[in-house]
Amino acid sequence: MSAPSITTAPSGRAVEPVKRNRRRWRLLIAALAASAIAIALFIALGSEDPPVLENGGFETGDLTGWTVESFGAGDWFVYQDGTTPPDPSTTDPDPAFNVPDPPEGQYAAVTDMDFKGVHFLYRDIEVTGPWVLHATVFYENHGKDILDPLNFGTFIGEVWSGGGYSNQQFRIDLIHPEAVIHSLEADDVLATVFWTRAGDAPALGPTPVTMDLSPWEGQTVRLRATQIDNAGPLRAGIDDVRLEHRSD
Ligand SMILES: [Ca+2]
Repeated sequence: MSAPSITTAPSGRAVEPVKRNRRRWRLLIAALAASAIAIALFIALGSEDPPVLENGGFETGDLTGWTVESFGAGDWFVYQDGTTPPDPSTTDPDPAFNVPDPPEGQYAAVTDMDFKGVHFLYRDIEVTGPWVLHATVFYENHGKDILDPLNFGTFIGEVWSGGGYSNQQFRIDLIHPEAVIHSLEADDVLATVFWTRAGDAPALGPTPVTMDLSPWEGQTVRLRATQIDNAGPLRAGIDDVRLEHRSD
């Protein structure tokens, strides 16, 4: 009985093309898998840019895109020069209007007054993705110390009363779009972006603030900036309101 013969490929010439083809297939599959992962990440992290908030930086030179409701004296204005009152007929000369120049571009919004009042500046934001709200804020308080009672005075129809105690505050909230504009009810206030608290410094230079809006994705929220004063001028400013991608 003869021993079985073993046939070998001549010097590997018949085997190597098969190995090369397998290597190519593996490389192609790996490349396709990497592309699929990259596309999935792109979709998951957000493939679209956040919508532009019309006139979020007040660069039209007016309050286009925003709504103002004011009670008592004073109002929200757009200004260009931090030492020129935007409405000379609505400013307390002592102390004179003196706020930072617009922190972004040529214009920003600011409150000015010649007596006590409460001033709401607001707009609705449709949260179409996992956006982060950005704004730049500042204030100059020349009245009594910053105080932060959880109310904006009393409202009876169009008649406002600042109450019998000092109420000097600037706060920015996200509220339910259907809420009455002066509401501070827990069910109406979704989040607070910025709030001057008792004991805070009498002035704050331009400071960026942010709020992650992703908890309200698919909903519309109302951004409300409120300044109230009944014990001396408190000039509050806001600028550069826009949506950004979340960084994570
Ligand atoms: Ca601006």
